[in-house]
Amino acid sequence: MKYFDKILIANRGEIAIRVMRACRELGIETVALYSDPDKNALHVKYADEAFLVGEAHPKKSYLNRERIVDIAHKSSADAIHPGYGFLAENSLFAKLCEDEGLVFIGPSSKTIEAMGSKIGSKRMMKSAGVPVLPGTEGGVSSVEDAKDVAAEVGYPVIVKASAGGGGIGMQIVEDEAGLLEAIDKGMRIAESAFGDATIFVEKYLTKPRHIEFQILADAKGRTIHLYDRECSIQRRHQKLVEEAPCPIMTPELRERMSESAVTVAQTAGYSNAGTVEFLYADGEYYFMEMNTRLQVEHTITELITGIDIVKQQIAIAAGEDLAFEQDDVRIRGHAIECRINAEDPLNDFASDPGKILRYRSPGGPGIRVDSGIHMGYNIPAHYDSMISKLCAWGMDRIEAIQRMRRAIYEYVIMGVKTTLPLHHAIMNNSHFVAGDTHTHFLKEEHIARNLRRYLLEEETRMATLAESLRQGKEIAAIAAAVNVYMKNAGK
Ligand code: MV4
Repeated sequence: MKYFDKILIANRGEIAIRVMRACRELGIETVALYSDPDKNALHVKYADEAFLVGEAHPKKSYLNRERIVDIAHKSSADAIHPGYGFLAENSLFAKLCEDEGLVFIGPSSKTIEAMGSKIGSKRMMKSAGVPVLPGTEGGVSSVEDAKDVAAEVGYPVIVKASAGGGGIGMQIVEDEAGLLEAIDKGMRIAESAFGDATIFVEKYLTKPRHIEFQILADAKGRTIHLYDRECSIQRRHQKLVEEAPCPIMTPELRERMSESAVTVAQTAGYSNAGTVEFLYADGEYYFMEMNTRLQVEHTITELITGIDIVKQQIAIAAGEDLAFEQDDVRIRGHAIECRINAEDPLNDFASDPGKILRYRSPGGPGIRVDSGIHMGYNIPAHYDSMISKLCAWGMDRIEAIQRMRRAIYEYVIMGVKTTLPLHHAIMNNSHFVAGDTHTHFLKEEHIARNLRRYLLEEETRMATLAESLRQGKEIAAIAAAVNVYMKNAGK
């Protein structure tokens, strides 16, 4: 089954390649876009055709809606896959595609728009019987109203922007004295970041887990879930480690949460792949938001279910019914994803773009690497710093962790600083191994201390590597790098 003749991929890097891989397997031709600095990127080589979309700045290239639609027409593409980020949750782009007779591989522009409002979606899901955090009904209309609500739900509370994302404008308020200022500030930030000053207030959970459900829904509205992921380990709202399934999930909790997740999708009139995000604390869960896109971490759901989510997206967008039922979807084993970013963990995670001087990616049982980089590749400074997704699958969680540790030992990336040593530290942290994670995990003392040691070790590893390379000993260099990690593992 082919579904479409040609798909334009409106993205770059690993996710563009991921989508093209599905197209290639299905016999669908691919059209790549590239900005000036991406001229020689792997996603451009991978595609059947490629078009320059514009200058480096995203507004001039990967966010240029009209230009992208022009290229789709010019290349006779039938459909556009937006990947994640850029235009993936831009309802105006989805609408433009709909109007121009191009299939947008994702939900309808109306659904994207409706889920873009935190207040609107929260209200909608509350009336559908999905648990939400107590707080203001809709936006804050006056400080008096907010004070009453905060007193009722109890401090701490959190101020959030309705149009928000990525924690922008979010503020934690400890007592009534701080409320007025937080509301003022929240509204100012929301207005300048989103052009919409609407904010709301709700009960703040101090150490929640972030648990999400992968959803698939066809055009007829048949909706199934592909189980849960835990994405608690993050910094500055950028996820770093995700796993599937959630390590603390029980059959009873999964029953309740998956039912809520399917209700959310159906209430939203959802079609295609999406994710329903919840916060979880003390046995209770609360709907937070629905992501109307393919997510970075879809890979680990693919590893535990065996379902190719991108192929499903393409089939659904072509109007196909879901080919399987909820009962056909089973979890097998456990999967973990580590996001490898070109960042310097010793310098507050400042991004570290530049040229990859040496590169060797891991392999062997249970390992999947999705990346858009290679030796000699020059990571541009203009885009996201994520350069690779290292995923490990095992029969159970401990085997997945063991394989991830082993794959980290094998991974050689030289020329730029990366988050690899941070992942090394996390995979060897006793709290992580025990499954004891929450959204403030990386801020805790024990991991910070541990992290510093591993990062210093990484410097030694890199120095050893560089010395061997200077002597022309490529293999010895890689072996030496592996040995440094092996010696220190589990300490
Ligand atoms: C919260 C919360 C605690 N209580 N809401 C962060 C991103 C934004 N989408 C919502 N976020 C949070 N909302 C209440 N009522 C804690 C967070 C939060 C968080 C959530 C998920 C993953 C990582 C996080 C890191 C810090 C704060």
